Amino acid sequence: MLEHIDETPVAGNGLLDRRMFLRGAGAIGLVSAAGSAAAETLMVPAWTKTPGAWLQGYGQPSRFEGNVARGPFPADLYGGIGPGSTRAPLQNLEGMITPNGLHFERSHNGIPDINPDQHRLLIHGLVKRPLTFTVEALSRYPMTSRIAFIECAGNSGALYGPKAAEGTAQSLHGLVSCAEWTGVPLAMLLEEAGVDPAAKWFIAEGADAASMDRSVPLAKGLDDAMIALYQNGERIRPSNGYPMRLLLPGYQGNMNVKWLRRIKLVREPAMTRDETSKYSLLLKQGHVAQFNFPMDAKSVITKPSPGLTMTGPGIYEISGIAWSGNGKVAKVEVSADGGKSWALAALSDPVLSKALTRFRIPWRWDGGPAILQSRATDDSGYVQPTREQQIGVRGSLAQYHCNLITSWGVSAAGEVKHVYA
Ligand SMILES: Nc1nc2c(c(=O)[nH]1)N[C@H]1C(S)=C(S)[C@@H](COP(=O)(O)O)O[C@H]1N2
Ligand SMILES: [Mo]
Repeated sequence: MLEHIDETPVAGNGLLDRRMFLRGAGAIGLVSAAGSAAAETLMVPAWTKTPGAWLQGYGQPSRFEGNVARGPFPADLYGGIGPGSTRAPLQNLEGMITPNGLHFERSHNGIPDINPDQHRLLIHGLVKRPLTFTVEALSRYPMTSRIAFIECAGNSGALYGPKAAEGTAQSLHGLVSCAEWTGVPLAMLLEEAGVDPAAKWFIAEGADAASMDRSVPLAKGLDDAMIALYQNGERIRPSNGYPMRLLLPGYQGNMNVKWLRRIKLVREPAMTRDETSKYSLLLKQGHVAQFNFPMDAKSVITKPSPGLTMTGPGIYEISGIAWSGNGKVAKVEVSADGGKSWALAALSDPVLSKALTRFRIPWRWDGGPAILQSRATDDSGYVQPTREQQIGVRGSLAQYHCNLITSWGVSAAGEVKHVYA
């Protein structure tokens, strides 16, 4: 017996019960809204009448998906080398995993062309036995896998601005991605090196021309840090740290040092450039909040979102991603009336700690203007703030860790735009 679910809205402006789609799309009249009801003669297109293409050593997406790409590309100031970032096309993706070719990339001085046979990882400083590892040596350790998001601390920073920036889910929020990472737990290597009790931090350094380095509390290194060698089943891509990167689940993207070559155990943080002049939060009255490690709970509706046009009144699935650097997403609420009323979204399994979580809720759009919002709560009880709340606490100088609630305005024409509610 199917559970009876009332189709009257559960919150303002047409939000419907999150369990409704479980009954099947036909039961709620979606088939006649989206598909065509008349049974036509089965088409026999050209590709059915001739043999298909030959096989490929490494698969590629359909040629019809050519618009699904990282971007926007920054100005090429140095002729194809040097610093830059591209963002994941969140509005084109589904589920919780970012395909490797679309994982956002942020590099402070380009992508090094590392020969894995010549790469070394050194663990030294306050340890009993300094150790050097080749990629080959590390690959012989027992591996663990976990799904984790990485988010740049600068993601969504445009939402601190005084006017609602024009943009898409990708251009505003695309400095976040999620992959299954496989590698060696850092704790295992630290144990082998023998941690000196005086050590409280470690400095992680990359082998790129930026020599990016960050100080990390040793406790994180002994907890869930990983020397990752694989990304979604294959060797990490050059842009994401080949042949190895530090994975610090839930922490600022910047600390997940790519092209990792050195871990040095120390007593105190090194006060590197990227933890002083950058990646700190400028607050009110000249105060600076340094060492903000976990990325707080956040969510974004990806469907519908700017660039995806609504095709007339009817029932739609609103879908998006939510995440927290402090644990699991406990719930996501969605509003279609600019935050006046909220309805609980369904969370798609699996819901994992420090991973992207997909949420969904049915919505009957009546064809009128609407403001769509999502609000994540994590299992620590932390609730994603409104714009007023976040700017109220941080002031208007803040650049990083922006996790305020995003508003997508839907016009009567079905156009979706970033707005401030
Ligand atoms: N060695 C090194 N590690 C680095 C960077 C870098 O420029 N050099 N960029 C950092 C920043 S700012 C971020 S947000 C993440 C981005 O990871 P991704 O490019 O795999 O998405 O890597 C971090 N690790
Ligand atoms: Mo970053």
